[in-house]
Amino acid sequence: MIEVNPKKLRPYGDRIDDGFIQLSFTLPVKASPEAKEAAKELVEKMYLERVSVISMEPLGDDFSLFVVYGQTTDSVDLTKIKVPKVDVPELTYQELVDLMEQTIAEPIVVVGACTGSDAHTVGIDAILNMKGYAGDYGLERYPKFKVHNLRSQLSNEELIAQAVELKADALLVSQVVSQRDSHIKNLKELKELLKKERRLPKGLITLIGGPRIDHRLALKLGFDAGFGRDTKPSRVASFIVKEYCDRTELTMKKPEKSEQSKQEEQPKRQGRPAMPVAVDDADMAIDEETMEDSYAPLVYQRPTRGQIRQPAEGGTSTLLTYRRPPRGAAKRDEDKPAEKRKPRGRRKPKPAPAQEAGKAEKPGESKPSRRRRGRRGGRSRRKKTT
Ligand code: B12
Repeated sequence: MIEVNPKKLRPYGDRIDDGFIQLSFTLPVKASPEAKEAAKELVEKMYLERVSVISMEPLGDDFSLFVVYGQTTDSVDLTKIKVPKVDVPELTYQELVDLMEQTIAEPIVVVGACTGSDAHTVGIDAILNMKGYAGDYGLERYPKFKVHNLRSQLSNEELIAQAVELKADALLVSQVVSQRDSHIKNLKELKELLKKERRLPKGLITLIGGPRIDHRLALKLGFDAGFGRDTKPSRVASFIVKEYCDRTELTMKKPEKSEQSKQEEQPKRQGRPAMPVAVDDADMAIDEETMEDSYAPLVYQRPTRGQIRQPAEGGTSTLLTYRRPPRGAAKRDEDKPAEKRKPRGRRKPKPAPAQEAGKAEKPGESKPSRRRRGRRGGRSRRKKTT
């Protein structure tokens, strides 16, 4: 194991803490010995020491590309760095589908587009399309999302008008081109328009994404979350579901726990992110102690849809807690609605094509399969040699 001091973190060149870094940049001048010296001087002005120009390549007639090494004496304290991150549990597609089935009545309406003059649809498609991204299904695949992908080059006004008409619960905006901060300008304008817009629900969830977008920028611009490069759709889905539950009457609340139970649960939770699962007051009263052991198959009181959505008697609100359902509990066949259960017993044979077409074929007499036909006297390619 390499020993690194996180409080004095320095770049690694070819030895720990040597502080060597590599820079690459273009100068708008022809490649020449003077241009090379200019590149070196420039990097020295950045307070790098032992500077050497490793490579100078002509870029057309009037430009040159440099790769320069230099050493920094600076270090950073990694332990003091805080980066805002989208704080959602890592749930798989199936876990999310199960969760949505249990907690959400009507599909969540998602409206997404790549806006302004930006024509890059691939990013928003990766999040929304059925196929998804990197083996992770897109939002269209989720039964409880109703997705409207408005593609690209939509003005902010058009996007808002469509969101109103489609009754959006979540608005997803992609910005890929960031030349001259065009993405920031466009997103600021959108935010201003959204502030003035009265026809959209108050709890509208607003997400932005793109290779130059991060959560910090999104929060700064007034959006709910920002997603950058290599975002998986299930992460976006997790965020939308969590926010949706928080913002609707499904107020998500973490039950109060004693100090002791908090301490006891910690080892169990390691490596297992908490997730929101609806549990109403009655369920909590039944067995709060065992509810904590979320991985034991029998302790999960599966809430019915009605129990979740209707407010509890006496003016108390429905109580939800961030919990992970026990493994397999939601996947058990008997837990699924009747129409989604697998058929029991033998499968009904499909009618043979000849029967469908009304051709004369006695009941019980089915056409042999292609393979059987091949073997038993169906049309054979071999010549008869009689
Ligand atoms: C394909 C492509 C094109 C295609 C786009 C086709 C299409 N239908 O999308 C075409 C040829 C049309 C094109 C055109 C241009 N392009 Co182009 N293009 C690319 C390229 C090669 C790949 C982009 C891509 O598809 N990435 C794959 C997706 C999956 O990644 P992604 O966009 O990052 O999306 C992920 C995340 O960011 C996130 N995400 C994205 N959006 C959202 C939204 C939400 C809500 C959420 C939650 C998440 C999310 O999730 C996605 C999955 O993880 C990139 C270079 C590169 N390698 O990235 C250049 C690039 C983006 N293009 C660039 C440029 C400059 C242009 C042009 C301006 C070129 C020109 N001078 O004409 C034009 C722009 C035209 C226009 N009006 O927009 C620059 C942008 C530079 C910048 N930072 O501004 C790049 C980076 C190339 C470069 N190095 O110069 N381009």
